[in-house]
Amino acid sequence: LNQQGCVVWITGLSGSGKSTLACSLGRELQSKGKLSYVLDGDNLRHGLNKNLGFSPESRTENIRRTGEVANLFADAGLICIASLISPYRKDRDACRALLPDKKFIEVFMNMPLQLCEDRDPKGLYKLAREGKIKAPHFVGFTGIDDPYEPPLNCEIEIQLKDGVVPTPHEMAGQVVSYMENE
Ligand code: GGZ
Repeated sequence: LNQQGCVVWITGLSGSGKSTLACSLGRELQSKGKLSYVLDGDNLRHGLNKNLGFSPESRTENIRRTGEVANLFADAGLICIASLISPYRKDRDACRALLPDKKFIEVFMNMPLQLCEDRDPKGLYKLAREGKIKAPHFVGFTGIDDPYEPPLNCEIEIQLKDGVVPTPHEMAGQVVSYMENE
């Protein structure tokens, strides 16, 4: 956990807790005097990426742009926390390839689809199950009718402990410990 910049890339299904972890990690780092900045998929889609939808091509472009911006933040010496579904492995790997070894920390929110679907904070899973997300562009919803490709070699995996979701503080702690030991 030195002062040099890096990218913490949080990937996982909608409703898996990516934004919660990003926010909690930002606070945790701040308390340690580390400057970080969160790039959240949902927020970026209101600005930088507002012309993108959810077709495979759009998702790829969404991740490409965000990866480039994250790289710029890291270059400026910040810890950039990116939280996007980023469902396709090749797109995440392309972001990784922009940075030197050890500067790209991939965090996989390995939460069961059922749990994410039960949470359904925006009612999107329900719409997807009803086939109502498709109009007007025929796009799929991640985990339902569009693929999520889990990482094969991520640095950190967040999962249930004895069937219980870790608290935001616990999840952030797991990431910080990893960073402190690297
Ligand atoms: C997946 C979708 C879709 C489709 C809208 N598939 O949980 P949320 O609601 O608040 O965050 C999700 C967000 C995903 O944006 P990302 O930029 O992270 O996606 S990607 O990395 O795949 O480009 C979800 C909402 O947008 N959302 N339609 N069809 N998620």
